[in-house]
Order: sequence, then C-alpha cells, then structure tokens
Amino acid sequence: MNASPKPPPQAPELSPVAWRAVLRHMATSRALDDLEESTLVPQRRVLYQFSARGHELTQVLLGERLTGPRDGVGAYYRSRPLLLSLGLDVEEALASSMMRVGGMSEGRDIGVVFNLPRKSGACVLPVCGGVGTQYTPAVGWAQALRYRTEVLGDEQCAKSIAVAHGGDASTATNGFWAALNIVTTERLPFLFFIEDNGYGISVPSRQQTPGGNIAKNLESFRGLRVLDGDASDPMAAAALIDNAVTGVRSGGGPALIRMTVPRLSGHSGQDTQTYKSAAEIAAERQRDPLEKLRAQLVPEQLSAADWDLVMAQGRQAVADALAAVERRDTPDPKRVRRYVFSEVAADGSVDVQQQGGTYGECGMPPPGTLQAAPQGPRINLVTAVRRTLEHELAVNPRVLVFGEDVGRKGGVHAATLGLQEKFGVGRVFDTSLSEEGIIGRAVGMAAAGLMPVPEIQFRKYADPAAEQLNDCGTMRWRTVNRFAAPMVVRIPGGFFKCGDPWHSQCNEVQWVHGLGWRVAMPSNAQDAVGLLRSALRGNDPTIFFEHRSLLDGAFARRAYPGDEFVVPFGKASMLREGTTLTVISWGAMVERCERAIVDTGISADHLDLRTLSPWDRDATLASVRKTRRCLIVHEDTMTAGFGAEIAAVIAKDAFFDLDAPIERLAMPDVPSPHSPVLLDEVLPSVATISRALKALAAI
Ligand SMILES: Cc1ncc(C[n+]2csc(CCOP(=O)(O)OP(=O)(O)O)c2C)c(N)n1
Repeated sequence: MNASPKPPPQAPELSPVAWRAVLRHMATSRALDDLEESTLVPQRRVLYQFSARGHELTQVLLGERLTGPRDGVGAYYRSRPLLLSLGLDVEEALASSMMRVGGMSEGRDIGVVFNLPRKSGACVLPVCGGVGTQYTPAVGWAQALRYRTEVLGDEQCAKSIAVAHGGDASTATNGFWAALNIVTTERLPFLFFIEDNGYGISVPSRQQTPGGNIAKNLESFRGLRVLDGDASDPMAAAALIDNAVTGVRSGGGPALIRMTVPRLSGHSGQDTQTYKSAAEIAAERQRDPLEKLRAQLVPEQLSAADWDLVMAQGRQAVADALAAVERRDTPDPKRVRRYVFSEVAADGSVDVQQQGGTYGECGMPPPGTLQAAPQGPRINLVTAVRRTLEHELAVNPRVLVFGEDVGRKGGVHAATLGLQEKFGVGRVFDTSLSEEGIIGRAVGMAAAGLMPVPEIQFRKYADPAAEQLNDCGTMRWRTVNRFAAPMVVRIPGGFFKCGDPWHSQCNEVQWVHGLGWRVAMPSNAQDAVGLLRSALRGNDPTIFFEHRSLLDGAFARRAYPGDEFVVPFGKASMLREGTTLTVISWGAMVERCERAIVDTGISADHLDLRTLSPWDRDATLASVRKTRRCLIVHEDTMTAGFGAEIAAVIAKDAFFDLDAPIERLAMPDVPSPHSPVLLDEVLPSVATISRALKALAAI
C-alpha cells in the first residue's frame, strides 16, 4: 500500500445491524442471478445476463459507505449489487432485465446498464456498454463537486466524493488512464474501485497489466493512495474499503482500491468458461465471499437461523418482484422514437430530465430575442464567439469553459482570450492533453448540473473522444429522459489558407449521424453569436463547429447583435432570393456560393443552413419547389456527405417539382491536402461553383 498522502482514520467495526443490511443486499443479488441464470435466460425472457456472483460482498460494502449527500458513481454492467445497496429497487432491476415498462430504459437497453438519478444521496451515472467508459464521466462528477463547492457555495458537495467501479481489464482502457491522470493532477475527491476477478472475459489479468496486479503497478504513482485486498476475508475487506472511502472523503486525495474476487459464473450468460480448468473453477468456488462471510458472522454476530432468514427474505423479494414484473406490459413501440432530444410541449414547457443539465435545478434560462440589435463596428467570428462566451459566463455561474490551452494562452485560436483573467481558473481552465478526458469530464459535469463548454482544439482531435461523444448523445434516449448531459463542444476545423489531414478536416456529417447531438456550423459572426447563445441556453448536447477560415475572414464579420440575440436551431437563413435555381450551403462554402452567384448573375435562392441537426427541410423543399433546380455545396467529402441526405429528401419529397437532377459539389473522397495548389484542386471554388451553376441553369 502506498500511503504517501495523510493516513485516513481507522475503520470502525461494522455493527451486527450493518452486517445484516450487507447480507440482505448480497442475498437479493444472489437470488436475482440464480433466477436469471437458472430460469429467465434459458427461457429467453432475459436476453443478456451478467452475473455478479462472487462480486456481491465488496460492492455492497462499498455501497454502504457511499453516504455523502452528493456522492457520484460511475458503474459498469457487473455493478448490480452496488446499485442494490444504493437503493436500486428489485422490481425495477428485474423489469430492466426483462424489458418491461418502467425499468431503467423501458426495453431500450440491456438490463444491467442501470442508472440512479438522485437529488440527494449517491447518484449513479448511466452505465454504458463500453468497458472503461465510466471513468472520465465520474471524474467530471468529482470536478463538479469541487466547482459546486468553490464557485456555487454548495456545502453538500464539500462532503461528497466520486467513485468509479470497474473490472481488472478495464484498467487497460484509455478511459482509465485518462481518469487517473486527471484525478491525480487535479487532486480530486475520487476513488477507483477495481474488482479483479482475474479475467476480462477469457483474457487473464496479467495481459491487462504486467504481473496482473494494477495496485502493485500503481504503488509509485504520484498523488494516489493505493490499497489492495481480497474479498475472501470479509472483515478485512470491510475495513479496507472503509479506509479507502474515508481517506478520500476526509480530503486525503484520490485513491485506488483493488479487491480480488472470484467470478463464479461465466462472463455473461453465453459464456461457458471453457478457458478455465475444472480445478480453477473449483478453487474459485472455494473463495465464494458469501460462504466466507457466513463463516465469519455465524454464530458470533448472526445466528444460523437469522442468516437463513435473511437469505430467504432475499429470495422472497426477488420472487415477489418477478410476479410484479410479469404483470407489467412490454414497452410501447410507439414511444421508441421519443427522447432522442429534449422535448418541448406545444405550450413551450420542457419535459425536463430528472438528472443533468441546468433546467432541473435552475429553471429555463431567458429565451433571448430573435431580433438582432447590431452595435459597434463589425467584429470577426472569433471575437463574436469570445464575446458570447464572456456574456454567458457572466450571467450563468454554471457555465464553465475548458480545454487544451484555453486558459492562460486564451486558446490556440484565441477564442477564450482574457476569459481566465476575468472569470478565474475555477471557471476557465486548461486541461491535460486527453480528449477522452475533456469530453468524459464534461459528461460528468453536465450530469452534475453544470453547463460545460469544452473546446476540442481541431476537428480531427475529437477522435480520441469519440466514445464519450457517442454515449453522451444517446444518454437521454437510453435512459428514457431520466438523464441528459447538455453541453456545448466548440470545435474549430476546416481549411485555413492551406489544408492538411489533421487540422483541416470537416466531416461534420459524423456529428449529424451521432444521435442526440445538435450541430451548428455558422457562416458569419452574427449567426455565431445567436447559435452559440441558443446552445448555451439549450437542453441538448451541441457541436458548435467554428470554421477556421471564417474565424478572421472578412466575409464573416458582422456587428455584434446584442447580449440577448439568439438564432434558433433548424432555421436556415435565406441570403438571397431568385427564380432559376436554389443553392444550399453552410460554413465556409456560403461565401464562395455568394460570390459565384454574383459572378454568374444567375437568379438564385441561396439558403445557408446554419445548423445541420436539425436542418431546415421545410425551407429547402419550399425553395426547390419554387425554383425546380438545386445545387448543394459542401466542403466535407462527397460520398455520404450531408449533401447526400439533402438530395435524398428532395428527390423523395419534391420529385415531381424538379426540372433537373439535384447537383452536388463537394470535396472528392480524399483527405484535405496541405499544399494550396492541391487544396485548390479539390475544394469547391468560386470557379467550380460558377460552372456548376451555369450548367444547372442551362438544363
Ligand atoms: C470498449 C469495449 N471493448 C470490448 C468490449 C467487450 N467486452 C465486454 S466485457 C469485456 C471484459 C471486461 O473485463 P473486466 O473489465 O475485467 O470486467 P469483468 O467483466 O471481469 O467484470 C469485454 C472485452 C466492450 N464492452 N467494450
């Protein structure tokens, strides 16, 4: 054990009453696994089963210690005993596995990926299927605890901690290392709770970390207390777990505890464990913590009759739950499309998620105004972004801005210049170089009631965060509006004088395909202000794409439209009206299309979509029905670019209105080239757009 930071207080002994509670949850968990494994899986009434057999003791002991008013938990598919000890209702648990109404996801997700939204008491963030995904959101929760304590004066948060629960193989993931890096550099109140059952499916621990013991390997990691124990000795395990939690809660800094446990079933219902020898399986059975606990508790702390009674009560609770779940309906297929995004009723009221975002705790932010009140000289797009961030930081203490170099430097694009000086390092701060860490942390912060505004330095560098972005987008749908993580991810990208495959990628269509994300791609400073403000006051995660060539481009400059100006998502801007054809563009292509229309003198409608999710189908179809010809121009590559979606919609819904094939102009399917000579060859230019316009008008 590495005990370099201050030692925590000694663990108090558990009372017989507390042991009875521990046993009750263990009994319930074991009975649930028995039922699923022996009956529900063979009958195919549960389609995906992850047994926690062998993991119950350590998890329940942890749960008993998570008593902070705002404790936050990142969990995984084998965390059911932990959740039971935190208050997961047995009937809800079973309804989830059996895909019935209610449950955690109403049949949308596999049963064991639970969540527990909480106003008070330990909150469990929505579990994901990806191994290691729980770590950085839990880190975000820990950082939110600090933020809420120091910036919002929330006393409850000062007494609370964050915990991430994972298996031994999960310590090999990006998420684990990103989290470890952040909690130790930031010294956050965070506990890694690693249950080492010796395997990741069939791959042994020694292939996940050298020597097979992550605790040993992290002994010399700076700023981390490390504890290592075994579930075979329940009393010692209880003391060690208490020690770990108490240490973090009392300000001792982050800690990692590894508990060895036996995995007494296959990895999942389908796994027959042929990779383990019979002797190994038999030896694992000998280590069953339930039996070990009986040996230590009975008869000194609990009579044999009492033990049997609690075990029988567990089985009865599960039997009662099964009977109740069987009376529940299967989910309504008509509801499956709901809650991809925040839902607004006809009267304007929002169907607010139970946990996450600011609407629940703070109510709806001011709606703003659609009327621009231009003031002062024209400013460039990057100044427009900075000014909007500055205003929203000033009016909403839950907004916080972070990313690589956004603090002292003010961002590599200067979008956050001066904001740290003005609002302090608590609200505008640099992060370590880990996009998984930046976005995962934002997810946890959003879940904890903040409005994070992370910056990804360049579009391509969002790739390491792909998993967190994906899971963030689907969170509301997966949890049937129990959880959501609204945030605004600012991402500069696209060409700037030259190109290259790293800093100049657009690939905005990927975000549109990323379910649950709203996507803005403004072409000028005024729209940037309005769209960014809409996003910052919105209730959904948003990708805000800042095109590099527009940040200081002359075309994009506009007067600042005012501190309340908003642009709604899904409303295109009609830049000019004409009769011969319709041009549809967004981002940096808007300027080129404008110039081409002027150069050719062709009478055209020009729609700047401004947002791609949602996108303005109505305006698009209305214009095409009028002009009967359409050219779509985008910088992203051609195949399956967003233009393909627009073309498909027009082809279907305005087919009989068309006088010519729908035309698309886009980058060919090559990465962005560096040399301006090569870039000119592939980017739609004023010349190529003009040619396309003339050809289309001539049909
Ligand atoms: C990112 C990712 N890769 C692979 C998988 C498939 N998978 C599911 S569980 C698992 C093993 C995880 O083992 P460990 O973290 O030790 O937890 P345990 O199942 O032993 O409790 C694997 C490879 C996954 N779910 N996510």
